[in-house]
Amino acid sequence: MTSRNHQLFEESQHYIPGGVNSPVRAFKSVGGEPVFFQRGEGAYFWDADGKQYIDYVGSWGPLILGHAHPEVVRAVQSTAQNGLTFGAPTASELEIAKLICQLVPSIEQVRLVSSGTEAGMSAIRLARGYTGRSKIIKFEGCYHGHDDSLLVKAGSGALTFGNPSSAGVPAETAGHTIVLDYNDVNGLEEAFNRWGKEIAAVIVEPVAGNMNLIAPKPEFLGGLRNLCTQNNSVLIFDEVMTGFRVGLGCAQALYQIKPDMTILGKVIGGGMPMAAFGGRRDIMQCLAPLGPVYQAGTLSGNPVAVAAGLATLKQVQQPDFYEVLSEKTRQLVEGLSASAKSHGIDFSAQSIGGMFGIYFSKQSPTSFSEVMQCDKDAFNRFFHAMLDEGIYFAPSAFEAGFVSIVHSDSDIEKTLMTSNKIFKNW
Ligand code: KE4
Repeated sequence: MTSRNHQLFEESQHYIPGGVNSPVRAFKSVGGEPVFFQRGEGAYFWDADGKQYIDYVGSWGPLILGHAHPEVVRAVQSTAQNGLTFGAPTASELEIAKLICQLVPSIEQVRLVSSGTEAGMSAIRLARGYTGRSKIIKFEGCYHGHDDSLLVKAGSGALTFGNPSSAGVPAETAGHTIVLDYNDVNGLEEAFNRWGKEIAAVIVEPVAGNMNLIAPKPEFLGGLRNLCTQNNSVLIFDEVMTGFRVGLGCAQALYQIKPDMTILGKVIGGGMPMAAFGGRRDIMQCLAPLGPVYQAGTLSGNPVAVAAGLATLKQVQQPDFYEVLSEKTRQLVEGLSASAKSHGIDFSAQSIGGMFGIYFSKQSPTSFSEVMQCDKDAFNRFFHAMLDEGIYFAPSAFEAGFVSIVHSDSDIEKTLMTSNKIFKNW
């Protein structure tokens, strides 16, 4: 009997490109057909055929409280009853803006938007408007949303300008973007020696999560901060993924680096479409309606998304929230590593707060090139074996994974028992 999942995928491909509304969902990297889901609760969700999975993707990061957390659902329901959107300011936008500024002191002012992409593109435009410069630096393997300036891959050499990594991006646009190697301080210094006073901004994931998880080397973020300061370039931390995921003060508190601007998303929306960009007041004051840099959005800061975000941020401020979350995530990765190694499999894993990376390689990679040397086929085999057992990891060897505060010890134990069974028969 054809599964409901297969039927849905077959028909969806007729009406939606690739049958999905975001490419990474399509399972192209791991092979097979994407799973359609119909319900989520806590650490679990159920597919169109009613099969239950333990979820280690959490909608790519937002669901730090798990699916359908009662407090978040209650906030959404009660807010929606009073109207979904007004296209006008509300008290709740002030409340979440104050909370974000309080929790992330480098953010003196913040503007709410509806996606991480919107936050990234707006931050880049604002940095260019503030500095009057056009060039930006990003790092290969980092993803900041699908704005033209950021869909750029490394040029032929370390110090050439980027080439489009997508059709439809004019070479002239990509040409303003310099793409360097993550964690390569020397490359950074060379770029600034050559282009320093022409660089509007550097945008970086303080912990990279879009080429699997890559931790910053101690000298990398500090080097970035110093070079941006010396050249009056704007340092933008893309904390869409790391924001309130690796700690209450985000990655910037964890590594004690103060960026000039920060972009946030995922967790701050609690599963609803919400993101934000913010930073130094003198920069933010360049934004319309005060200044010459235009940015806008019909549903920016809408009450329902803000309610979900406020309910989520209230929960993450509970005492020991991140200690508990980090310990759960650490147990997962340490258990997976021990299990693989006990069966002689080249495997490593690491976690930072509630996010983790697993790699089929002896050591955890520290750069994009090292990630590319990991055994992708082995990951895909592991992914499908775990999926068959009702355990859902990110459908790509190049994505980070996420644990929620409601993943129980028995969920972690079941995951480790299952992985051990798979590694035993590897
Ligand atoms: P969105 O436009 O997808 O809300 O955010 C873009 C973005 C910006 N910055 C970082 C660090 C991000 O991780 C993202 C989005 N992450 C991807 C996967 N890691 C979302 C999943 C998808 O594209 O469907």
